[in-house]
Amino acid sequence: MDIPKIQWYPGHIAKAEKKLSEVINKVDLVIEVRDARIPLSTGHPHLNKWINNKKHILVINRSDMVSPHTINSWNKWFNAKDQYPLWCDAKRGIGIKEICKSAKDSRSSIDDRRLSRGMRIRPIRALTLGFPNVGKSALINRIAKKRVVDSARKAGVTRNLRWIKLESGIDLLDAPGVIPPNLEDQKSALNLALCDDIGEAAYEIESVAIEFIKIISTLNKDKNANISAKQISNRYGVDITKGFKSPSAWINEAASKHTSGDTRRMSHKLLEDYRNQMLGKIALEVPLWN
Ligand SMILES: Nc1nc2c(ncn2[C@@H]2O[C@H](COP(=O)(O)OP(=O)(O)OP(=O)(O)O)[C@@H](O)[C@H]2O)c(=O)[nH]1
Ligand SMILES: [Mg+2]
Repeated sequence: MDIPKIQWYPGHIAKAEKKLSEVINKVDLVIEVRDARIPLSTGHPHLNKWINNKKHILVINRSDMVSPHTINSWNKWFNAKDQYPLWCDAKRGIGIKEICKSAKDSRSSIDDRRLSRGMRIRPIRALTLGFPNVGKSALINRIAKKRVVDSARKAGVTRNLRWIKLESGIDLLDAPGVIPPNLEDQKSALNLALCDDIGEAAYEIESVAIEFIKIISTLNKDKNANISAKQISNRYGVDITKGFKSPSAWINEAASKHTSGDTRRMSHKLLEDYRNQMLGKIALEVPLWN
């Protein structure tokens, strides 16, 4: 990958992480939220530092954005590593019951542990933790069954820590997305950019769009990526499988057809189309067995 370095660590996230490290010891349960299109890139490299002996539920959100086949393959991959993700679509409220059940199950074992230590039972404290824009706040609203926190289409919507008390005896903490201060893995950083999980200021849009075309060409044959080259070619009237010399030549040709030759606007359009699912349910990461 030969593009300008992708880097994003806004001040509000740095501040929030500091506050989070002050309250993390009071948390009993971490509900980790990832993005179904990139379940590995949205796994925080320092996650264990946050979990540290707490109960942990792995939630993979945006299940509507990948194919059921992809979800099945990921489940096999995670299960082989003794991990059991719960998939959900927090936008439409699918898969929420299972997450609530898992949180309640954790609650009873946390209660038992407190009682066995002679401590009083109190509401358990759960933190939703994950990268920006993966849908943490949307999930909280679904669990709470009403709109209690802001959730919107932009990385960095939640700016402060906020506790939500649920009648079921669980206090939920909504927090801004956390992200490593230095995005060392630039392949993951590119995936975060493509999925809109980091701010636009972090990257140069044209080079990211070119990388997107490269990824599509590479993943095209993998069933789990669920790419329809025909759908993409038809949408823009430019064949994405053959007949273009390079990814930038494809963008140039698409730009001449759709954005009066403006390649920057075309790059933006392409990425927005991907994010709005106009190109199908494409997964940018697929399980690799080795
Ligand atoms: N298609 C789809 N969209 C979702 C899903 N979950 C959330 N969204 C949308 O994604 C956008 C971001 O959701 P938020 O809940 O604000 O994400 P967040 O993780 O709290 O983001 P930050 O507060 O910025 O860290 C919103 O427009 C949601 O409606 C989902 O499962 N599927
Ligand atoms: Mg939020």
